[in-house]
Amino acid sequence: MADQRVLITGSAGIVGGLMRSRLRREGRILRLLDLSGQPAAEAGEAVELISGSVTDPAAMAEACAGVDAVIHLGGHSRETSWEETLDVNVHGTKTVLEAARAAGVSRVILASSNHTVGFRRNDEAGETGLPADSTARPDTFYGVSKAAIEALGSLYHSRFGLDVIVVRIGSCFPSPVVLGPRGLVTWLSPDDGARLFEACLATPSPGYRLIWGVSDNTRRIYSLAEAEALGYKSLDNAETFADQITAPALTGPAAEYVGGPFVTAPLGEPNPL
Ligand code: NAI
Ligand code: 15L
Repeated sequence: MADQRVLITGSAGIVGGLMRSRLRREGRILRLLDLSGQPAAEAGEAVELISGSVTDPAAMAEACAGVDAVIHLGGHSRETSWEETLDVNVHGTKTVLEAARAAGVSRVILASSNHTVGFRRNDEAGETGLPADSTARPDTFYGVSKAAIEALGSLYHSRFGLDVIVVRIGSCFPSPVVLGPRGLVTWLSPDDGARLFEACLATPSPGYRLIWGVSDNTRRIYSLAEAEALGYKSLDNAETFADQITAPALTGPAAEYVGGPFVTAPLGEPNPL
């Protein structure tokens, strides 16, 4: 059987770096695309390294050739100017979807964010957590761009039959400690992230799906049901790090809304959140 080839855009970023080692499999080649600056292949590592922009149709056509699935992570991962956000996140995602469609790639997994629904209140979550298909209430231009890519994924499924799974990621970092108390709610552990992407790659004929990307945290407020329906099983819980978190709890709107500190950050201004 031919090797499975998976294209990961934005592979030099935080999530891409965490997934590069975790999504290695016998019989799988990872094609890794970022603007530049990716670590060289390790001995025996089945990777193809590409430099290019997700906004460049020619680069994306080349990147999608011979690919079975795309995990699209590339773009701005926090707030920046409207123009940049529109170009890289929205136009870039349209370019990725179009290249995938034209190349006959059957499945695209899109990295969305909790900031699509950043202005939903935490207390909307209820017993089982905020549903993964809660309608958009973005907290930033960044959140608006993620709402737009969710819609683009839906369009490419409905028009062209692509399987598109949109993952509204909470906070995927090596540990929740850097995130402060909010991380105990939002953390997606790297190992759970890999389990989630594996489920997205393996599930038969998903069609268009919206799921949350989160670990089974004690303080979780996002529903796991939609991801579990694809075969995901979280084995991690941020609570095991609670003793190491000394930063003070959030207060005011940042404590009341899903988007945390993003809900009060200046619109369109790059910031370190
Ligand atoms: P990151 O900022 O660490 O990585 C993003 C990568 O995309 C960078 O390596 C960057 O060089 C690349 N990139 C930027 N513009 C590009 C372009 N025009 N063409 C190709 N590559 C480009 O972000 P991170 O944390 O790894 O997030 C990955 C994805 O997951 C992003 O789409 C982000 O919005 C989403 N996400 C991440 C969360 C997290 O907690 N890490 C939470 C929610 C969503
Ligand atoms: C995101 O969407 C960002 O990409 C990530 O850097 C974190 O800020 C995360 O949300 C979060 O809410 O913690």
